[in-house]
Order: sequence, then C-alpha cells, then structure tokens
Amino acid sequence: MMEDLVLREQRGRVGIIQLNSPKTMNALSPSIIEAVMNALEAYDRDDSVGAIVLTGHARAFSVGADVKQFKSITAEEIRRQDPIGKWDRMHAIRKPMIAAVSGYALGGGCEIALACDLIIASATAVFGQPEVNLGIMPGAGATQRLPHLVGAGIAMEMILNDRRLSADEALQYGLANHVFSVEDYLERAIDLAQSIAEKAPRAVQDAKRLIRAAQDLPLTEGLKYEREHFYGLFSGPDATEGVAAFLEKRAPEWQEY
Ligand code: CO8
Repeated sequence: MMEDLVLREQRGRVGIIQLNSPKTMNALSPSIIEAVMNALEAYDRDDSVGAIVLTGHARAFSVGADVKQFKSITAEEIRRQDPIGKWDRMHAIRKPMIAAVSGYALGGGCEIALACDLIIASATAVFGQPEVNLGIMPGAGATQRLPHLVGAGIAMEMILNDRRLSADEALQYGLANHVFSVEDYLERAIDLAQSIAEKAPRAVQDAKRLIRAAQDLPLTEGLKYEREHFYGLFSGPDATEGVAAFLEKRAPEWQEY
C-alpha cells in the first residue's frame, strides 16, 4: 500500500502538515508538492484552523528535489511539466504558515520554508541552496526571497557558493524567527501557531497579506493599501468585539467572516 505523502493532524486551531518520506529525507517530487498544496488549501478553507505548521523530521525538513528524477528529464519536458508552477498555490494561502525546520532544509526544501511566513528552527537545522553544484540554480523562490530575509550578501554566498547556514546563523541573519532544541522545536512552533490562531482571524489574514505585499508595492501604494484594510476591518464584527472585550476586561470571541 502506498504511504501518504503528507500527514495531517489538527491540534486546537492549528493544522499540522508533515512531509512523510523519512527514508529519502523528504526529497521532493511533483506529487509530494501537489499533496502539500492540497493539504495547505484544505486547512485554508477550514474555519476551525487559524494557522498552519509545515514540518518534516528531525534529520531533514527536506533535502530538496529528488535529484535522481532530474537524471533523464529534458529541458522541453521540465518546461512543459512546469513542476514549480504548482508552488504558486502557496501564495494564495490566507492563513499564517509556520515552517518547523529540523535538520536539512536544502534546495527546494529550503524554498518551501522560505515560502512560509515564519520559520522555527531546531538547533540542528541547516539551510542551503546547493543547486549550483548540480549545474542549475534555485527555481522555487530562493533568488527572490532570500535577499529580503538575509540580505543580498549572504544570499549571494548561499546561492553562488553553497554556503549553508546553521540554525544560529539563520537566527542571526533573520531567516529563522527562533531556534529551539530538537526535542522542543515542533511543540514550540505549534504553540506559536496556536497563539496566532487565537487572534482575530480576519485581522491576522489581512495583516499577513499586507506584509507580503510590502515586497511588491512601492511605499505610497503600500501605505494606501494598508489604510484601506485598516478602515475595512472597522466594518467587520471583530473590531467591535475586540474593543468591547478590551474595555470589559474579558476574552474576545472572534468570528469568521
Ligand atoms: N535527492 C536524491 N537523493 C538525495 C538527495 C536529493 N536531494 N539528497 C541526498 N540524497 C541521497 C544521497 O544520494 C544518498 O543516497 P545513497 O544512500 O543511495 O547514496 C543519501 O541521500 C544520503 O546522502 P549522503 O550520503 O550525501 O549523506 P550525508 O549525510 O553525507 O549528506 C546531505 C546528506 C547533506 C543531505 C547531502 O546528501 C547533500 O548535500 N545533498 C544535496 C541535496 C541537494 O542538492 N538538494 C537540492 C536539489 S535541487 C532542488 O531542490 C531544486 C528544487 C526545484 C523544485 C523541485 C520541484 C519538485
């Protein structure tokens, strides 16, 4: 029987997705990417989920594309199949996504983590983009996302010279939000996700969209877009509830709308 490519588990308001190919250190194939996207979209549609954690295993979050599958593929085939096209579905996920990374996050594995909104690393995490060793370059976001996170200089070293960042370096350069022990990192990622998932859902999702838009928009347009969303939230029920709850010194009850 074929094993599930990804495992899903919901804890409280957190949807957890685990890559499930430990024998290959979660090497990626188009079908695994499809399974990840389907799982993300399922949680995104589910009102009982407020945030998503994407994880691998202690030894490897993911070592990237299965290099064996590259062996026989032609340039025409890879263009036609466009295996990275599917990754765009991650951009449309409204809920915060937290990558809980332990061990290797290499190539496409690192790029999945980069496509998430926050990264929690275990002390053993190693982030790298080794594609140039294979005669190729990153194709699923690293050249665009890494410079924003770690700065152009470190991104250059990682992509041009396969510099691999330890967990502490990832924290120092702003790639990882926190580093915890390998025993704790997943629980701590779930705790963080749970905490975010308890905030007003629409406000969290709008704010995530705006933070992401900051990379694409000129400042004046971004500020206008931010203001529109800020005013817009006042027309929803959560602003009334949040303010009332604060003034009445009680916990707010948010709504999905
Ligand atoms: N694909 C296939 N097999 C792999 C991969 C991989 N990405 N990484 C490691 N392996 C295999 C090795 O070939 C080896 O297999 P075997 O036991 O049959 O010889 C086994 O895993 C263990 O590897 P090592 O012997 O090298 O073990 P080490 O502990 O010394 O090192 C490392 C582990 C550090 C993970 C090392 O193998 C390494 O540096 N691997 C490089 C992986 C790599 O280059 N990843 C980038 C791939 S390109 C990419 O991700 C582009 C993504 C584009 C989108 C894809 C859409 C699907």
